[in-house]
Amino acid sequence: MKRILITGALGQIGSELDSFLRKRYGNENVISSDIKSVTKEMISQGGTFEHIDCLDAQRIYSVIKKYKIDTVFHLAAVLSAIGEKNPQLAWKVNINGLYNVLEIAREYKCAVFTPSSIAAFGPSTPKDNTPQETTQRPNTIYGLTKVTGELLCDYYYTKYGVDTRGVRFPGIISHIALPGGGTTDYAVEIFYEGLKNKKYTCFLNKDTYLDMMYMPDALKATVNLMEADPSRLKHRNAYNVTAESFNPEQLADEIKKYIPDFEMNYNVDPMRQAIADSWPNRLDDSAAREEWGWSPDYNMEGMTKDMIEKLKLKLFTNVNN
Ligand code: AKB
Repeated sequence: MKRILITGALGQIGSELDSFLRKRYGNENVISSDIKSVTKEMISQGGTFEHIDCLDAQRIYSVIKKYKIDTVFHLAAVLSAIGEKNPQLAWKVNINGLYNVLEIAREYKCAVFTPSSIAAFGPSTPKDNTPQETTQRPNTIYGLTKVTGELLCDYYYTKYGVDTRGVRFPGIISHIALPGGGTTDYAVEIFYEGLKNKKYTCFLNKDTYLDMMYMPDALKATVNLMEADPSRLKHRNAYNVTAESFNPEQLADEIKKYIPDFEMNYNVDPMRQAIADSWPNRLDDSAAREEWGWSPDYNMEGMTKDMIEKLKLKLFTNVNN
């Protein structure tokens, strides 16, 4: 991994993966791209930014060629809730975008990281300790694109030798960029609203368990997998990974330890509730642990403490803004 391209670099994960990779591999070796326009922060941090719509294969091709890219972190995607509102867009971006990246990676011999998701599972999948290999019959368009993406990445590996790798991410919790239209977004919104207004109205039922992960663990999983010894990887696309599994009521109780008068209310959104109900409660991530040493650093308690500390600084003192 010497010359890196990130697509979707202005999204929730991309915004932090960008600086993480630049610190690790050198500023000059990481090229960030997004369909949105570059932020002032990125320019001030000295990063290189290129405008890329992943549906424009020619554009991806010319950036990969220009910077002699050898590894692509392909994060550009439409998430679950937006996907259900616009299934055609989700299919186009998530599948055609990935196909473009894989085709160029085939020609240029690039390694490709593609995140899959807990959404790659569906209502007929075992909900607890969801195995690495099990039934995958999702009923959301986002989930369909994730299963297709996993299979497509496997195909490019076995047929063409493209070094494809991926993880099935749970909901990602972070304090820098907001998530963009997912079902797990409540677990980020609750911190902002809790600190600003001491109350939050949750769009999921209080007993909806979902896998979650704090951003530092998500960055660690991404990079550790890409740096892993390829001879140990049996489940390249994609590994179950998890760090925490909780429901909204448990998270609210944890937040009350820091904001005692925090009030949690519920106004369930049937569409997002149906999506969440079709996903597992908790994944079994033993394949990731065995094959590349996956081990998270944050549980719900540790994540909540750090989120509250970091967000207080961001929201009330302008640090980290
Ligand atoms: C979403 O909620 O759509 C994402 C995901 C779990 O993939 N955060």
